[in-house]
Amino acid sequence: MLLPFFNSILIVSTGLAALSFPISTVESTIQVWPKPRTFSWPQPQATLLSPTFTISTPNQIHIHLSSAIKRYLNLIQTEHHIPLVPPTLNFATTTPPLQTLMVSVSDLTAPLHHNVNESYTLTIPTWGPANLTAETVWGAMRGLETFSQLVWGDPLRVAVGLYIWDAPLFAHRGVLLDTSRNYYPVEDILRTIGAISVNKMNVFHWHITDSHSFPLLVPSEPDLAAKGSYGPDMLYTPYDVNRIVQFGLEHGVRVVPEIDTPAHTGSWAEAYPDIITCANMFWWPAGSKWEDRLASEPGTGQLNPLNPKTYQVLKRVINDVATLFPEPFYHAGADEIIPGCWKADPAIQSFLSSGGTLSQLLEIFVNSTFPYIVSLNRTVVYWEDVILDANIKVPTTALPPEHTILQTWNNGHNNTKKIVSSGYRAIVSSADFYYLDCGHGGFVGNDSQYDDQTSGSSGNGGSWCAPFKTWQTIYDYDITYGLSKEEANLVLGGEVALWSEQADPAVLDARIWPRASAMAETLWSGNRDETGKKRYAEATDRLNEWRYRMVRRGIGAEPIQPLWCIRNPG
Ligand code: CP6
Repeated sequence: MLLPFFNSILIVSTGLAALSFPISTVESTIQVWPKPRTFSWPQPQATLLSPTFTISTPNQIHIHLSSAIKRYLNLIQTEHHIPLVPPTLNFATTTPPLQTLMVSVSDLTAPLHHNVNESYTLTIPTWGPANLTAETVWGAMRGLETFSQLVWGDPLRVAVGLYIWDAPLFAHRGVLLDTSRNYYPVEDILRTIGAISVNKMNVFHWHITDSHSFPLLVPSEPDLAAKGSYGPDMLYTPYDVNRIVQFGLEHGVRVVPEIDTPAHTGSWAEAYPDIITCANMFWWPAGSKWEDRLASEPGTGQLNPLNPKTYQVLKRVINDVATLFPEPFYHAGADEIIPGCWKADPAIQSFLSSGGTLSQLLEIFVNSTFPYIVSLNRTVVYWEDVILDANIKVPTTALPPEHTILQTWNNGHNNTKKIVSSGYRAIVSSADFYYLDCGHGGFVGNDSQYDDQTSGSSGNGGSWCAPFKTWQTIYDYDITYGLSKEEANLVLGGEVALWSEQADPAVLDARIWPRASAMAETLWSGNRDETGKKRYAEATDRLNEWRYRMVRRGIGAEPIQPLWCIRNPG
């Protein structure tokens, strides 16, 4: 912690001496998470933030920019984060308090879409107004967040004499939340979106429905939620969805809906038993045997591709979802199709016995739904299983890469490679690194009543994806490892996932944060310092500060260290 101090002294005395020091020693005092891509702060200094500090913009009113400015002004004035480690910098008593942050945006029209420009520059001089410039409103929001993290203390102080240019390495940085296994009230979802935003992530992947419950009130198919949700107070109305989507816009976070099909649809059978296969059967992965439903796990349930009514219902769902969610990505699922579930249906049995295959069944399903989703101007996201599953998959000719994105979750780098080398864009959510629910036990053993009752990653004794993924495991993962440059360009980014068999609002914040922050930094500015070394030690201290800031902002992030480490540094 002493180096930056000495360094700044040297810069003052001889300008050239600074060049002989690696930049990282200067950087070690900047407490911003995720770390900006580039910045210079030759003489780490701070001054007071004026009690009448304002944020102003010469731009005409933009509804989301104005609300972000208001939000950040309020946050800055009320937060008063007290650093655990007092910053080693000069507190300049001679420089005047900072009075103004000017925000200017050159293109107010850019919508919040994939690949929108999120870059910004932030200049905080030692004298005069600070300046934030961005091409888009969304970049300005990232810059406002950075500015807020450069303010601390009581009375408020602000870092001065610095210049930042910042932009993300990856365009798609998200958190998946499963609201089917357990229900989350709207307020919990909004708090999560707010936390996604302050970590400079930009996607809330909402895994809305699954076999356990169907909590989305679809206006043209209201029975799905009326019968398939956990109850009338445990569903999302169009009003709720609109609040969530609007909150996302205000925070620069896209809300990508997932209606998982054709598997993971057992809950649809409450309203439409005739379009679902195997709804009242229970799958036991341990012995791959089928029995009647027993314990707390529903039958997986799969949409029957041979029943025309399947598509009548599903197309109304797709159409309504496209209306409720303006987001151009539509996630259609297609993961984990279980052969035995389709084979349980008599019509499918005769299709198979007259020479049809399970893969052809999936192809029928995809051909009857994919073009419809594309016709609504959507890019379709599927789980990788749709082309990589060992038993049931479609030929890649069924899914043109310009309309298809594949999300990987198995086999780490290998499947990412398979996806991009087939010409598809990839979203990485490798279970071995990015699944936040792993390692929470479950029951290991042969007690047939209980051994898979939680299913999913945490079920089956947690053996699917145990152990627990630490923030270091997540921080360490390089999503484009082993890819050529062209292949790496097809990796859009990543998502951490909270499957909710063993999570609900009581544990939500602590199970996501600050581990998701680790991915947020890796995808924003990487996990290495200028010399190419992984920056664990520096990141640990900075993440620790950031975790306390999140807690102060109402996010129940879990601790990564005891306070003792602060009293006994080094
Ligand atoms: N639910 C759905 C799940 C999982 C998936 N899809 C899952 C499977 C295995 C693990 C973790 C999660 N619970 N709909 C797979 C994408 Cl290890």
